[in-house]
Amino acid sequence: MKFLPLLALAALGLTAAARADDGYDLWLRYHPLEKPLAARYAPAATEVVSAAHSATADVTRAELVKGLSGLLAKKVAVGESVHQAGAVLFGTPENSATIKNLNLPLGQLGPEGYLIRSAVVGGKKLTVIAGNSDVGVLYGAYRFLKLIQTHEAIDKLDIASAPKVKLRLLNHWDNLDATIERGYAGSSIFKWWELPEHVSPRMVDYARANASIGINGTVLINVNASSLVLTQEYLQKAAALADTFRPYGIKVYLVARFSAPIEIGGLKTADPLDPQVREWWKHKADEIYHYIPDFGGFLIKANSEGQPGPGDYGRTHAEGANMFAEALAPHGGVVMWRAFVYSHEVPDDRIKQAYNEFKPLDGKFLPNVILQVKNGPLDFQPREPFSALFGATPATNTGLEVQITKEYLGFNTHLVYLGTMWQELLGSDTFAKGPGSTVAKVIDGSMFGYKQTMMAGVSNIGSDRNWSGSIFDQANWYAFGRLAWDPEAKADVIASDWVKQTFTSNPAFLKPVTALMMGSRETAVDYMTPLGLAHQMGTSGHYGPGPWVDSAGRADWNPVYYNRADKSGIGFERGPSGSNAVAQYFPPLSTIWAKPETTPENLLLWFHHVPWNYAMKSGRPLWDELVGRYDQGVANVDAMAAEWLNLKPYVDDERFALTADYLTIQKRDARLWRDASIAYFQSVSGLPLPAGVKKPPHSLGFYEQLEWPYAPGQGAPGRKIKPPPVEVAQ
Ligand code: BDP
Repeated sequence: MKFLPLLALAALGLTAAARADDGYDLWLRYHPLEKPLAARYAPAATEVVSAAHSATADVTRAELVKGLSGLLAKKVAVGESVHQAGAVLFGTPENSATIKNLNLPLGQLGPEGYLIRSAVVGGKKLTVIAGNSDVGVLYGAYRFLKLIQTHEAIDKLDIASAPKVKLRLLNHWDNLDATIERGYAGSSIFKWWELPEHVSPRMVDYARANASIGINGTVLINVNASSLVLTQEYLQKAAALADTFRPYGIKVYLVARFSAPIEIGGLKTADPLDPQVREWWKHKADEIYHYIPDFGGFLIKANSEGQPGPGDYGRTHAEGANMFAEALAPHGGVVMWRAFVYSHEVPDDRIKQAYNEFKPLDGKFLPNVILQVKNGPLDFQPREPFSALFGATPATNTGLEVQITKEYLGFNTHLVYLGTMWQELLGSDTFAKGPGSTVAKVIDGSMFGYKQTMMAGVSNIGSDRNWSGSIFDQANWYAFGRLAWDPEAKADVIASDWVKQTFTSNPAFLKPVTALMMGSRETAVDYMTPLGLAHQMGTSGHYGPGPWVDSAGRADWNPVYYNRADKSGIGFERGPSGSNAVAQYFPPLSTIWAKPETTPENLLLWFHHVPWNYAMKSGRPLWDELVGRYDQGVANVDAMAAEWLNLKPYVDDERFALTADYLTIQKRDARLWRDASIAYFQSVSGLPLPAGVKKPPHSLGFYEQLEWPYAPGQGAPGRKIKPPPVEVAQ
């Protein structure tokens, strides 16, 4: 069929419009607008004009031409100076005399901001996309294209935007053997084996997608790292990726395994106070910058889940981090030191440990260190309160890590939009400096004047054609970028922008789908871990329910550690009579969360152990409420799936079918979560099911013996979460 003429293809119904869409183009589809709309935009997009010719200016030009010619289904002229009304002129005051003469207020925009203005120059109406740097202009170009994709007016534009957070990074948990820890979208897109000779063209599309949402850095490998990535061979491979990403404003970062001086350097120790070790890292940094002159820096997981670290030598996290910081500082690099630390030896409540470890070290880190703190004090659960470290470290740059990949939220097959979860987090008031001290204001640096600001998202990207394993998981990548640019952006606006660009702006589709996304996270909370429960997932894979599990390697990996369900009640007591984790928060939270009566019900069992007959606001006893939440979760997923079926007329067959099938899986899983959880908690509470509630179809024993040994995302075979040290001679 290779040579069939277009007409014949049309007869077979296989023209571009009718063809199935595999989702590869993400939110950058640039499909032709309907004719009347295209006619409306055409006069304002006659030609793309710029005299700039840097690598970034070239990709900006290419993107504008691709976008405009796709959307408007016409050829768009390209030139160095304005010839016609309706030109789209882009550049900086340095490379465009017209932009310089317009005297635009670029001062407030910083190096990455942009301005889009409708202007009249020499009697011709045009649109100007300007910034202080080529990358700022590139971001502006993507915004301009988005305006058309989302059907906004473009005739009287006056838009200024600048990122509030400096480092907006993806953290890939990709291994060098192409497996991905907690990846549910295939294998790694970074084909280390083929680098540096072959750089897959997909790397360009990856960079385009990231740049379109303002992501400006990527950590290429797993936090549970192999030292091998720091050898010359792999640095050359990383350099090939850095060269590809550079025009898009994206810097490359690597994970530094603390014990690398031993494993690949032949030293006897990795003690951060040992002069030879410090020298080794300095040389290593020099070597890296030789290959990657704009290398971003290191991300480090130390003394966490078996990873080596300064604690192995009796040194503090600050002493460890500062060693790397000194090595990177001459080159302008940063160290992102993860606060995800909890110890085997410490008998204290797991969720208190990171704060206890790092709070005393506040102010002891060098200025190019950023403490990278997970959103909650535990581990990416469907719902947690914000980590008490936000607001507690005024003298230490503190950045945020969220998980885009849905390790604890049903992998790629459950439709769960995370924009609402992150909005809840970023909008949470820490009260660090009184009311209004939101997490957003901590991490954007405005609260404490941090010199370095950072938001990182654990990537959900893999080799699947649709990148994220499902169409709706693309929205989580998209939302992450938007929120890293502006942590105060609204989840519903982001969802609706994504739907418009990814599917359609037709209100008959847009409204229900945005609503479905907005409710989806709460629905997952309801069928998995309602009322503040956390970490009820089965061991290892973290997919299905396992509230009964008490046999994992350490106490705080067990669901029973977190639910504490017994005859007397359920929940983890973290008020003053329990672990007193509430004391790590600022007043009034420390008082509000100290008592069950004043604790919001969505965090009740996180903070308190309450009796099964505890009176809830609904008037129902806790047991009935808990069961009701599981049922609500199941009902909501059923409604989501039914709603999707109604929307078939608006979606191409391929994306429709994939989403419909995944919702069927989600319906099955939501029931399993509901049935297994109710069966277990009933075995503990000994209470009858509330009237009218369906009995789980199987006995508890049935659910307890379920296993998912081949659940994806567990990393290289045999490596799981603790890779053995790599021993390679340099
Ligand atoms: C946990 C993951 C584990 C990661 C760890 C981390 O299960 O695979 O290595 O987080 O963030 O949630 O280091």
